[in-house]
Amino acid sequence: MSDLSGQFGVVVGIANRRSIAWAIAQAASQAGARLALTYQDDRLRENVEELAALTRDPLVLPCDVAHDQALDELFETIDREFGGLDFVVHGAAFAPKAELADRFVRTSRDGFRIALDVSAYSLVAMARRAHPLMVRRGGGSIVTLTYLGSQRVFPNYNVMGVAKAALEASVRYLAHDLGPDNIRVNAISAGPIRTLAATGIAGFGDILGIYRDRAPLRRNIAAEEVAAAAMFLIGAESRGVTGEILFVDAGFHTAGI
Ligand code: NAD
Ligand code: 0WE
Repeated sequence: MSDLSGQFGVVVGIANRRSIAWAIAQAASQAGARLALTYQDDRLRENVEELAALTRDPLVLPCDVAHDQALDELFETIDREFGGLDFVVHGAAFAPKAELADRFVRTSRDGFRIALDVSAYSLVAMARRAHPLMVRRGGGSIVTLTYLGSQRVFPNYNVMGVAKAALEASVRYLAHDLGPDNIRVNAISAGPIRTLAATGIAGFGDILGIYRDRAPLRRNIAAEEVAAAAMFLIGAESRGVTGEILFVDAGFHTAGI
């Protein structure tokens, strides 16, 4: 496992102990990194504070990624407390519930705007603010989380698929812009995992079963396996990798039939 001692990171997207971002935060903390963990709003503050207490010397800060001012305040605090930044883990995604329960053709203008804003633009907004802090450290690594619904149709994933397509394209454009400053930008495309974001999704159990049946590894994946891939993308072992979408889905995406 990568040694991240002496490194500073920020992790966005922790809701509870099942969050993929929490698995990544735990791995990064165990690898020696010092972390800023953010929570979306007061509803999730206690959850994140309790989890953060399991990491070494955490900063726990609010950040709704839909608000520029909240992002400005987050990065100002990180700058003041850490004096620089080595990595960003972006695990925020949201579409209004109604958009994931009807046909895609019925997507509302507001649903489209919100899904793209929270799930895709927020990566660009974070990368821009992380940039000067990473330059001070001689480079950095930005990792986001995506899903195969960006490239293939999964019924009900709907506007989230469009948002993930925008997110993955943003990874490539950010990698182009920030590469000259030794800042790498990559995404992990995870297979389905039972998290808060999966609860209430009709047929999620069926999706898990279909993945298990068809994936080359004949099983589902765990958040810890996504975290292991994230450690690779954060750490120096991946120093030649940027603009990449790395699948951690037991190989499901390779299957033709
Ligand atoms: P999760 O519900 O634990 O995490 C989603 C996070 O997004 C939550 O912490 C929530 O607070 C945060 N968020 C939503 N709107 C926000 C806002 N306005 N500001 C700040 N934070 C906001 O679920 P998860 O499955 O761990 O999701 C993490 C990421 O992984 C998401 O990008 C998701 O699309 C992606 N992903 C999930 C799966 C899966 O099957 N669970 C598969 C592939 C990719
Ligand atoms: O990215 C996701 C889900 C993200 C998500 C989840 C919710 C549920 C609650 C975004 N917005 C909301 N809004 C809510 O109100 N995944 C990759 C998990 C997921 O969701 C699906 C999937 C998979 C996989 C929806 C339909 C089909 C498959």
